[in-house]
Amino acid sequence: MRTAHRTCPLCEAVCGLRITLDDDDRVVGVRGDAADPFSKGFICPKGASLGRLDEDPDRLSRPLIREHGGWREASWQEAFEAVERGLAAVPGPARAIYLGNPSAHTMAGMLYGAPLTRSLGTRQVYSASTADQMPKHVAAGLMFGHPLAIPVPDLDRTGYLLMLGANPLESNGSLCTAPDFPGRLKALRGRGGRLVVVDPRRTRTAALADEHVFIRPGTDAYLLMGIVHTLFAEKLTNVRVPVSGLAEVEAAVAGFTPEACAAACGMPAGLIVRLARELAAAPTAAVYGRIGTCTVEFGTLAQWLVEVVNVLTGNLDRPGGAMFSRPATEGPRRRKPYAMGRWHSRVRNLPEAGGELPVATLADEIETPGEGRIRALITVAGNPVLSAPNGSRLDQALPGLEFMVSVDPYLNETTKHANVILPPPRVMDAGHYDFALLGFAVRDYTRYSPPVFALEPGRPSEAEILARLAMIASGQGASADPATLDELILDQMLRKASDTPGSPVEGRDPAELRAMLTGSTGAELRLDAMLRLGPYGDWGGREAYGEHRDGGGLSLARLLESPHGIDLGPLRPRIPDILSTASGTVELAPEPILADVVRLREALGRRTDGFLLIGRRHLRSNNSWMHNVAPLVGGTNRCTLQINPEDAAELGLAEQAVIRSAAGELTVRLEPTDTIMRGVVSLPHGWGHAGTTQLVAAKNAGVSANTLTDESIVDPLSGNAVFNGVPVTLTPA
Ligand SMILES: Nc1nc2c(c(=O)[nH]1)N[C@H]1C(S)=C(S)[C@@H](COP(=O)(O)OP(=O)(O)OC[C@H]3O[C@@H](n4cnc5c(=O)[nH]c(N)nc54)[C@H](O)[C@@H]3O)O[C@H]1N2
Ligand SMILES: Nc1nc2c(c(=O)[nH]1)N[C@H]1C(S)=C(S)[C@@H](COP(=O)(O)OP(=O)(O)OC[C@H]3O[C@@H](n4cnc5c(=O)[nH]c(N)nc54)[C@H](O)[C@@H]3O)O[C@H]1N2
Ligand code: SF4
Ligand SMILES: [Mo]
Repeated sequence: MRTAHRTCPLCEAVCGLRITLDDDDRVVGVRGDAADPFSKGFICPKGASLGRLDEDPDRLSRPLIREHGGWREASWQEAFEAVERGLAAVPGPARAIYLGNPSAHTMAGMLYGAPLTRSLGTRQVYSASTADQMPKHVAAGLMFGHPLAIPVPDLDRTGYLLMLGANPLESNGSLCTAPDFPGRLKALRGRGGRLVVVDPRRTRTAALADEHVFIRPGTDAYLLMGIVHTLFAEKLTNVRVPVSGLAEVEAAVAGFTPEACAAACGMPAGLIVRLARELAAAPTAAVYGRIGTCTVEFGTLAQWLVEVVNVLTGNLDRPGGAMFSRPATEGPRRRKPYAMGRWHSRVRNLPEAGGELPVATLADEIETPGEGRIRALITVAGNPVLSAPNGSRLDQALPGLEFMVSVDPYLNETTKHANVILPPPRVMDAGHYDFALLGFAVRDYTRYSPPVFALEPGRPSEAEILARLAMIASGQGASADPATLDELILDQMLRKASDTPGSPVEGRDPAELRAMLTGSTGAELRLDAMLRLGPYGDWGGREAYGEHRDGGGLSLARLLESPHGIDLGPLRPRIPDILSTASGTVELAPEPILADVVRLREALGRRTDGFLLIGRRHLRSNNSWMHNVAPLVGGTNRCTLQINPEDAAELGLAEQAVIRSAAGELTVRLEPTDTIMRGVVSLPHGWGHAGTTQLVAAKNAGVSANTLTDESIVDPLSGNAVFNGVPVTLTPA
């Protein structure tokens, strides 16, 4: 028997795991790592089943090539050569890439996704971000100058938390990295703080709160506008950070009275006024909005308003309010103003954001003839057939490609369309570092997990797979050595650091710095460089930031000596250093946002008849891809349509119903529950398993919510998909 420690990669909570292995290296137990200073032993059922996930017999272990209507296993070299031929036939601008959600969790995705994307020579770049949090990046870019400058609620110190459209008791938190989110919410209440949850469903999180408020789907921007209106009207504002545009915000809220907003939200006006007063009066408070406020028609406006309220109540960037993490691998912030909409999509003229185009237009770009039509596609860790709006249309469009390659452990609803599938090794075969998630942590923290197992000889890591794809795409061929790519990237990184005035290694010889790096893979070497250059790095970060912290002097070696992770302390104020806006202040009234307020005002009196569809998540599920692990499926983790019993009775619905939207229709199993407000129905996404080799998932196939969601409607500023507030009708089946 031996024990291994590593971070769970399955959601954003970054829990430390303690894994027990027998003499044959089989996982016999997975527990929470009590010695991890951040997660302190917390674990959920998904983390506990990591061994089962890795041992899933339906995971692919060798590359697959589709030929003559069937699949055959191939050697790695043969598979890479097939990719080389497939990509060579399609010019750069007609190639596309889609990066799915797990690529934000793997080192491979975070370190090699960008080089791979660049090497394709295309603007056809897509990811799950435009089905998720792009509105947050756009709001952060416009207000704070950087798309990653997203504040998180200071969960452990706040006195008042207003939570909109998030259900961390099921999701374990998102863009707010907080292992044991449930425990942290209980502690908030335990110390006399107040938790208010706004959600069209009385979720498990809402049940734990002091107060739960029902809201009509898609209307959080109105609730927040009503709060901002009240803060100005009652002179409750208390701005403590340098801002510009305050007067413009006050002008913009004209007409968004609590009465008008409350009518849009389906709540009493007095409630909006009270929430505003409570936020202003609380010793410290934070507003936190997540997926239910992002994947809606007014997604970017809602994220903007969340931060406007945090600023107006004096809570941005102060302990107990909404704060910025300082991750150990943070590079120097560029001082160039944030730009978006620098180019537009070919067919629908939708704006670029963060170098990406909206996944809501991927099918258009594949189907619509003309120069620049997508003819080849790479997918990495994604399942857009189930996760993209109107994914069913994508299912029809993908066969029209000339070539498709997928990097994925499973043959699934999306990868079944590929010509070549390249499976990454098991989770525990890979090193793990949370480059993305630690940038949104409620405490500064760092932890590296080296691989638990050595790779089988000849089997490439996912990092190597992506590096080789990048080299193929840039014309270096299927046999190019990925180590040359790593050396090129390291050289660029060290050169830039050496050339940057004020950097801890300013003026030092990049070759000498390179010789100091340690690591057994290119990914580890790059991590070492980022840690040592970073704000707590052993190349002088501490001095550069003029502060002493436990855990300074970071390097890969230091992390390897600390298998439970290192606590870097509570969040600290970061304004002005975090800001990279042109004005050097928090820009409260960016022009594109003010322009979009016009749209919000125009829709103020609009009412739709019929039902509005929203989504939901389940603790034992994970988007579309953990339905093949038997212990996690079944029970309450089912694909049912939640409906208020009074609505069901009024419509004469019994076990099943037909649900229709502008995009499509489904027959669904009903789950009447008074936890959902009247006029709203909820269906989880990621179901509708079909045509794959995942035998467990096939038994509980369910239906895909994204047959109903409408790709023709997006949040116009970010291009983000709209999954919540989709108009639907219901009839008996
Ligand atoms: N167990 C599990 N964990 C996960 C995932 C998973 O699939 N399963 N997915 C991961 C991913 S990719 C993400 S992005 C995060 C998301 O993490 P969360 O943001 O916490 O997501 P949900 O649990 O879906 O909670 C969203 C809530 O918003 C509510 N809602 C819907 N529409 C509206 C609206 O218009 N207004 C308001 N105020 N509320 C609304 C829904 O009822 C739901 O309760 O979770 C991650 N963690
Ligand atoms: N209706 C509706 N639709 C939604 C949402 C919603 O709330 N409602 N939520 C949206 C959100 S927030 C998100 S993030 C997207 C997710 O959208 P996607 O990322 O497209 O979908 P996932 O289901 O997360 O698919 C993940 C894929 O990665 C594979 N995978 C798992 N681990 C690894 C790995 O280590 N390496 C590689 N290469 N592959 C791996 C899995 O097998 C699976 O195929 O869905 C969005 N779609
Ligand atoms: S909460 Fe998330 S990170 Fe923690 S064990 Fe569960 S899936 Fe893993
Ligand atoms: Mo997500």
